[in-house]
Amino acid sequence: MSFEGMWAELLPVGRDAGTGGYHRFAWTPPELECRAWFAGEARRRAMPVEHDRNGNMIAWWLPEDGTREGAVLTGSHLDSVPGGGAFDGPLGIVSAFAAVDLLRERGATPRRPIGIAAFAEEEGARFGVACLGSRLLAGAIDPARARSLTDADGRTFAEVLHGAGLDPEAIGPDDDLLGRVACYVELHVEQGRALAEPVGVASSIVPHGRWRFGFAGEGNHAGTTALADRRDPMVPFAGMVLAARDAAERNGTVATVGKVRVVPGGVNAIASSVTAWLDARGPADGAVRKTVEEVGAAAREAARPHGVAVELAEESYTEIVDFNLALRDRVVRTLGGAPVLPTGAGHDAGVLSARVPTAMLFVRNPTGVSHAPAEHAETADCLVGVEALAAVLDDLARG
Ligand code: HGY
Ligand code: MN
Ligand code: MN
Ligand code: MN
Repeated sequence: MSFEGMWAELLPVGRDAGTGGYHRFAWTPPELECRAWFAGEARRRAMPVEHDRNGNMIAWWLPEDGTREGAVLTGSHLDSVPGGGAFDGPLGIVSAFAAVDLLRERGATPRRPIGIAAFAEEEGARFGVACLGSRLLAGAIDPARARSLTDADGRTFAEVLHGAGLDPEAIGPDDDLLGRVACYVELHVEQGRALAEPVGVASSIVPHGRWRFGFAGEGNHAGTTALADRRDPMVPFAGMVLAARDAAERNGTVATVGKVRVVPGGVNAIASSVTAWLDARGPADGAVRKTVEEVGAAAREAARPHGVAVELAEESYTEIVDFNLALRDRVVRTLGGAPVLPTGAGHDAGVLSARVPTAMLFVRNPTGVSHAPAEHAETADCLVGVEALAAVLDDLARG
């Protein structure tokens, strides 16, 4: 099936007809439908699918001699942020299947296995930790902590894995699988507007992380509680949001508060608690750390007069990722030259780069918008991306 055909099949899955945004959270019906689509595309190509212990899937194009060592892995993720765009994740997977088709049409016979991966919970939209599937695979998160992560309904990752037919006690680093992988190349829609050409190559991922702020106050009646008697957690929460913007400007970073949970959430009830998440990223570890420290200090300062307690916990942090220079240069040469650019977005490639040589290809996004319905890539540019990925996979899988 052509790139356009696959894209048309996947496009409606998990899409909100009103906003055009996607809601494909790990192991919820829309994402399970995407997983079924993935298995169907693999079956259509007689590519056996490996389900690893961490909820990731890999469709394999094995060489005629059946070897499974020295694999060239590509792929991305199927899950989305709430209200996300169509391309972030799926573009890398659809392009990978289309690239395999191209190579087969041209009679390529790879001497190394080519795997197409769909990593679980890359956005962390359900369980709160980004790249959960690839972090577990790479040994970048404590399995016990992962098991206890909960979703908005209080279901644990362990329960959801069990419901998906996986053994929660088996999750964790998979050195056998990684030992079979020689390199990983992920194609992804550009999340920004730096690309003037259809395809670019990533140089690095900036340091980035997410922190959870808890504000504990006292629930009470909105109408009968005097201001002096209140311990309203919403007030220091508001201070924290403003402090995040100020700290980012001061430190040359970016800081975002995009998710907040208010309990009980009644119009006429003073909140008893507020939980808010800070996403902070920037050109250097120090600047990101300083941003978070300053926001933490400001939150505590704002909470004190209101008798509100503040808790701050780091949920995930990824230091700067400099992609493997030799692999990056080889990819640029294979493409006959391509712009090289950093990214402010995190990726499974960033996590895996700690374990195997990793590279990323970006496909131009004319809107520059991502994590929102306006995220876009022109079909013509996507097809250039497929050709580029096919050339890179062909080169790397030649042995
Ligand atoms: O959050 C990120 O940067 C990525 O898109 N998951
Ligand atoms: Mn994303
Ligand atoms: Mn992504
Ligand atoms: Mn009442």
